[in-house]
Amino acid sequence: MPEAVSYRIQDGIAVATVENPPVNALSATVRAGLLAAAERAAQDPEAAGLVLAGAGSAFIAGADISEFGKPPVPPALAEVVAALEACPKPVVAAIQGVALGGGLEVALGCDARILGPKAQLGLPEVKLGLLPGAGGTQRTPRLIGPAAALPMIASGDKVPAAKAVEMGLADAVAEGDLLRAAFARVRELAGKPLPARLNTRTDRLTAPGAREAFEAAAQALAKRAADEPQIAAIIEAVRNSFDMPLEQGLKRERELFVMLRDDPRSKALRHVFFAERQAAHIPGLPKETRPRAVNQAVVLGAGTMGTGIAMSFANAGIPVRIIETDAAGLERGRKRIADTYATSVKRGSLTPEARDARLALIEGAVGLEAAAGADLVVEAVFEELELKKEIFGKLDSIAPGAVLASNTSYLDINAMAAATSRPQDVLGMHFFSPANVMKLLEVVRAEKTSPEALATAVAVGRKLAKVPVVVGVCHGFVGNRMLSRRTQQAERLLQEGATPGQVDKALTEFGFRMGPFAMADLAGLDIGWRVRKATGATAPVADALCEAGRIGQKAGRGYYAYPEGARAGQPDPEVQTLIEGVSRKLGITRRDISQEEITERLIYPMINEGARILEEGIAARPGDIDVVWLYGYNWPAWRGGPMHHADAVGLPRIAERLAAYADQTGDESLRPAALLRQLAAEGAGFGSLKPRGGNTTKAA
Ligand code: 3H9
Repeated sequence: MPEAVSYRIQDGIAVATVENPPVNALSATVRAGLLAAAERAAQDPEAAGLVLAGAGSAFIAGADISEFGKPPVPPALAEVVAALEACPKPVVAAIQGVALGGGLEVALGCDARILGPKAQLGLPEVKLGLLPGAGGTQRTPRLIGPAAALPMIASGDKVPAAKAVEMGLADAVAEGDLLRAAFARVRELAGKPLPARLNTRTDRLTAPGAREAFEAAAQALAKRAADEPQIAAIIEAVRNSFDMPLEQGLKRERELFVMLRDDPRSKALRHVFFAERQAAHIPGLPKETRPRAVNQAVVLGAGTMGTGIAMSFANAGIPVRIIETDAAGLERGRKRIADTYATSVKRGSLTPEARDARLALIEGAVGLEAAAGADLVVEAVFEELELKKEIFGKLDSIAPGAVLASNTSYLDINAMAAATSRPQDVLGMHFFSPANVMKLLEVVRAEKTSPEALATAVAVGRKLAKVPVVVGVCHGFVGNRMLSRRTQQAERLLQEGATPGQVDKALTEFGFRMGPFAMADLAGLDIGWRVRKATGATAPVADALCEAGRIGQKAGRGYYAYPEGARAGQPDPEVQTLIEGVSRKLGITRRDISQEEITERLIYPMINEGARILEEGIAARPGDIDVVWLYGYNWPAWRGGPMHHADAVGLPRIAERLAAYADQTGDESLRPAALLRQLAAEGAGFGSLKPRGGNTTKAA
């Protein structure tokens, strides 16, 4: 193992290089190495100054997030920054890639920050439910002014090189060799009194209007501050830079950091960070697997899903051909795409030039024969297995060599694969509506899917800026299979005595943007009705609403009333009468149901289904299930996903409540799954499970 921080003298200047792949996170050995380098350079007669550099593509990506929650190992990062700031010789950061979080805080301890053209600077701690904990909230305002520092820290966004210089966050973008430019800066500074460092500078704090500008920036964050504890803490800490000497401001920053770090909301957000990245590590994928190139995509079906998927390809710069069965269908699809892009242009999120470039990548065609020449085909036609089998059978020879994917939400991919002569090329690519917006992609690995086809779908998904999660074949895969448990309970809660408003409120207070019934009204109740009629399933309340023509917002009425096109539904006495009628017919005596019961009966059955999904190996890890819910169904990130939430609540409680609800309602689907019972009995959590399906390989 090479040293995490190497030290050398070059041209009379000390160079300390951080080398801690993959992203040079500030693990304990890196902190120790940086501290040693600062102390050594200070004493080293051969060194006129010190340059800090990062090996590889990152300068320093920040603290090692996996160390949070473990006992701290000295030296603390604050100590490292203080040592750099105390160095009697000039210290310059040479930043070629990302300097994030603690990485930027290290650079703020230097006399200058010289950037490569690809450098990106930022304090993304907020996204992990934290605030910068090694001086970022105190030194950034002293460098660029509190009114500029606050939005930068509160957004957590990365600042590109040129902009960083413009803001005064960095000194210059190097023309030519970065190290040479950093050396030149050391020489400029060496041999004369050093300019004031951030620990003594107060000019930005005392500038006229600084306080007023800061308070205006704080006011703009008032709403977020009420909802997110880290925003309130960031405002407090940056405000302290006016009112406290550096030492005291740092001390308070540290207290706030520790408080947030130990808050379950930050733990959940850190779990999300790793779960999202873990999902790219795919079990059973041989190391040498390489994805195929996808230079031409084909999407079958120009409906809502098909056009959304096609736009995803075009947005990523991949040429895509949409195929319909007739010209009229194609025209409707074209219009849908044009309208979607027009809205983005109107909103200012897309330039007319970018829209034209995207439109130029989308072509339309009639007839399956037009799939010839595709590298990847995504089928998004009606949810009818026989139709899909027929299409896959034809695609087999029309598009030889193409990966053949179905966007089905429920149907059996193995059956589609069996309709071809090359089942190894067949899999599912399940997008979520609206497909051009939602980040989740369930990549469904069928029985015979080859590693290469799987890797291709995952690689394409990443190019489309999606978060691909590999899942197995079953009815509804991971997301919809769990959702159906929630839908079932929501219907039963109405029959037993709850109102749509109470059910929706339970979920919005839990953190979802919408409850199941507001959601159903938005999506339309008729689709589910049609599916139920086809499969012989029933949902008495939903069926009765549909029979009464209450099919959702598009009809002006569903679970709620929408007078004159109102977007927010209002409770409707007619619905109440209808629900009470259903309860009577089913012989159910209605009762008052507490919000706690409603929440538990919506959430715990999903967790239970998640446990069954893990037992069956449909998902490799609980974190994969969490990612599905975060990016496919807007699960509140600060609750970390259903399986993380289960661990936070404690599995014994969940198992006990599920058993009690099963007894109370006679609904055996609520009985806790074997895996849930086992982990609860062991006092363990889902987080303790090892990934299923063999060794993992990170997708390219
Ligand atoms: C902080 O600094 C607190 C301080 O203020 C105070 C302290 C007292 N730690 O994303 P990628 C892993 S908080 C540990 O796929 P990319 C990641 O899990 C921190 N591990 O690559 C993955 O592992 P694997 C503030 C980390 O090129 C691998 O590196 N900093 C960390 O798409 C590659 O990651 C942040 O929040 C980390 N800090 O993007 C920055 N970062 O290979 C967080 C990454 O096993 N990181 N890993 O799957 C990022 O934003 C992106 O990872 C980055 C690279 C832009 C750096």
